[in-house]
Amino acid sequence: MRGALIVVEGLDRAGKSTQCERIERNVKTQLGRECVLYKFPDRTTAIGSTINNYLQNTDTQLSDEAIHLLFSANRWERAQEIINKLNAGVTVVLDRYVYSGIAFSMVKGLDPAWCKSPDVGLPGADLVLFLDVTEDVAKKRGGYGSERYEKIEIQRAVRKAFLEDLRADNWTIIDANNDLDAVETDIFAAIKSTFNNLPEQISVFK
Ligand code: Z5A
Ligand code: MG
Repeated sequence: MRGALIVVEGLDRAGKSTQCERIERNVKTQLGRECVLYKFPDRTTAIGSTINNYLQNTDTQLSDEAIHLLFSANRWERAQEIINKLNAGVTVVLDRYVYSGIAFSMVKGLDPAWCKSPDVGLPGADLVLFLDVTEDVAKKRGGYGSERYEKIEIQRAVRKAFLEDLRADNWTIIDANNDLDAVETDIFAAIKSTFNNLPEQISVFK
């Protein structure tokens, strides 16, 4: 049986990175399957270092189109590796993926179809977990940082893009306002059901 491609999306402070680690652990220990975790942007590559510079230095000049294509290229850098893992039976967990890429550029006013096109052909998710958190709860988890998109108006617009424009049949919305263990339990239920209905073929993002 191939591995599953599980994507975790959500706003700043939703708990994505924390839950990705729990997913990796639970898939290994409770389901007895190999599992690896990738985070996008992957700031460790040459492209990722340009992205990191863009996010951390708000005076970095790059057109919206150029940074959009770099985020996508950063995913393509890992695409073949991800496919190989899935085929080898390894489950792959992604901390942000194409949906973040599209949502953040859409809210800047770029054409949604154009935003989607560079990601078309990437390995497709078997399950997208959207960790939904209210503004009040996110605020209590520590103030927004100083990176480029960490502003309430942007986060609000991005949430709308995720839920109204990008949400699809392979999505499960998770109430991420609950405590860590409750969120973990809800996520694990969705993952078990994904494994029970896993198609033979890896899908392709369209
Ligand atoms: N971006 C883009 O524009 N285009 C793209 O293609 C991609 C990304 C892929 C970098 O993201 C930025 O890049 C991002 C989108 C853009 N800009 N924004 N916003 P990132 O992934 O590096 O950063 P982030 O995900 O936004 O922030 P984060 O702080 O890493 O959030 P998180 O991973 O969701 O949260 P966390 O680290 O797991 O938890 C945060 C804190 O809350 C921590 O102290 C936890 O212990 C606590 N926490 C988490 N869950 C709970 C619960 N349930 N209860 C209580 N406390 C909790
Ligand atoms: Mg994170």
